Amino acid sequence: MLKLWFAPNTCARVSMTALEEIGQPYGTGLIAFMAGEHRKPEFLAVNPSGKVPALETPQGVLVQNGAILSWLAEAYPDAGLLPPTDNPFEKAQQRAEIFRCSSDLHPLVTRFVMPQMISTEMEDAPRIRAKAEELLRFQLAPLETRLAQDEFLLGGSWSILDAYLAWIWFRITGSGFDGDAFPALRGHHQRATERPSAKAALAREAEAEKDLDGRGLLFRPPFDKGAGK
Ligand SMILES: N[C@@H](CCC(=O)N[C@@H](CS)C(=O)NCC(=O)O)C(=O)O
Repeated sequence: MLKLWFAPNTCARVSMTALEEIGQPYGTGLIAFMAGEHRKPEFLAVNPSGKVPALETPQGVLVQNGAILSWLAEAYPDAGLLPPTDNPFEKAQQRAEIFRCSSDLHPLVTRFVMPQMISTEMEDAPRIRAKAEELLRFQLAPLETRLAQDEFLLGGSWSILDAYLAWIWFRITGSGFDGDAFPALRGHHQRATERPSAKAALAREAEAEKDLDGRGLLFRPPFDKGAGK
């Protein structure tokens, strides 16, 4: 059985949504960041980088959302995580969209939501956030144009990339990003979140949050504004 290491509200939500979409039972391992569990030997033995998501598979551990999603899409083709294709160029185009989320957008999300990961001086936070916001607006603009025409990121049909973009939107709007200039992205977030796999992942996260809260270990980023809009 697959086992996903995760923490609520993190990018592990995307891999969890993929697992929900596949629909087979899977195990989970909850990491309490507030207890520093991501730096403890037990978890570093799973992922020496100390990050979620990490997916334990019968062949070994896979880390990095992009690798996990690509593998799941190929290993479980019936789940429709990505549009089916044997064309190497089309596959590369799909990977480019995954890398856009994981390599271009996610680092900006981190700067915007948790500027303390860049500088521990709180007075630096507004400058870090302002620059991240400027770059996010630039990077999201072409996606807004696309989503004004198409329902989903890869066109008319849902793919796991929609869950990725929805997580990014949730994270930044939940941290005060003003989404008014991006109505198509806002609508997309709503559509993506209505998907049963997304709801199931959110329900699992809610249980995990309750567990962490009960232990006084619920993490809230410093600029948290509540749920994404
Ligand atoms: N490139 C990685 C990024 C993973 C990542 O940064 N995960 C965050 C949660 S969203 C994390 O575990 N951060 C803890 C840390 O960096 O110490 C991926 O796409 O999986």
